[in-house]
Amino acid sequence: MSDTTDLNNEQEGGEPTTRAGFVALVGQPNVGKSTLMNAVLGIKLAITSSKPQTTRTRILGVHTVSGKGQLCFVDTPGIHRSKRRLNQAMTKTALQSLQEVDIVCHLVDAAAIVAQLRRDASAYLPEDEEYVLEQLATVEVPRILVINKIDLLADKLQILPLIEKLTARGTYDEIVPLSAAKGSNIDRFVDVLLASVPAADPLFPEDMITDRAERFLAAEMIREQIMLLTRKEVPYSVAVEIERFVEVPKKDLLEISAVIHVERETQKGILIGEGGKRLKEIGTKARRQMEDFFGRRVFLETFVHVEPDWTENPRHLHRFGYE
Ligand SMILES: Nc1nc2c(ncn2[C@@H]2O[C@H](COP(=O)(O)OP(=O)(O)OP(=O)(O)O)[C@@H](O)[C@H]2O)c(=O)[nH]1
Ligand SMILES: [Mg+2]
Repeated sequence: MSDTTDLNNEQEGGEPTTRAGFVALVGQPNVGKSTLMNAVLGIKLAITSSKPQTTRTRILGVHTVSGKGQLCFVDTPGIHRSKRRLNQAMTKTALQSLQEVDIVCHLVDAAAIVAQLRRDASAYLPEDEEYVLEQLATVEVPRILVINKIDLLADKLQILPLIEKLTARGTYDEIVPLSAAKGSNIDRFVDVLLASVPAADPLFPEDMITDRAERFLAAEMIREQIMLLTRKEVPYSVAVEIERFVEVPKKDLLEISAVIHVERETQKGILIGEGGKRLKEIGTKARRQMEDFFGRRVFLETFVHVEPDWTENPRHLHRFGYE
């Protein structure tokens, strides 16, 4: 790890000349929070998918801008209401983050809200968006409205009624339209954040990207492939546990064994697929991701295990890191 003093550029006896702080990315599921964090970091740290509720826990992503400061992003699960214990734990995690940061970025999906307003201009915001706004009302730190997915709008002016609706319900210190997927306006987003976080020395070493262990990241890469390659309730009934994560330096190899927990026998069958085809595809694609990320060859073994109703069981939720 490098010495952080490079950035500790204090004026004589005065305030630090750099800025640093924690920035929460919050919003409904599927609005692009994880995609945005990855876009800023320039690395695929958090998993993403077109299915809602992809992120289940808080993920720290550290972005250091040499000489200027450090933004410590907290990617959070989508805020939503649910009767399921796993989902309630996810939303609780997101809401807790609101109280632990220096800035809150409220992300919305421009295309989804514009489509809804087009159907009925007098319409309220989607119910889940209302819920997010209610929660944001409790926040005392600066709030930034991030209007994501603007690449999906035929005409950028379409965001005006959306801004009107949202600012009528909440107050924001800044509004930043952008496209996380296309990478547009990300620089302005970073500048706005750097101007809004407190004057402070870096909170983490300059070369640090996350506080998450490699084991966690490996488990997430497997879960991402399951999100992408299975349907219906299967992706929502899966937890991945890394049982073995061993470096074999002589061979420049990582040996990883993972257990994929599902809730029912039928889900196990779906996950494995005919002749083991689906599980093989999940394993191959996850292994490639791991090799890219860890910069080493990976030997990956996967096993599927049925843990009945684990999504409702506090002991298992805790064991898998969700409660
Ligand atoms: N067209 C377009 N798609 C985007 C953009 N940003 C994100 N997406 C897509 O939106 C989907 C959801 O992205 P995620 O980053 O997983 O969303 P999230 O808010 O983290 O979702 P949860 O973790 O489920 O709460 C993915 O299919 C992304 O590729 C964007 O700027 N434009
Ligand atoms: Mg996410």
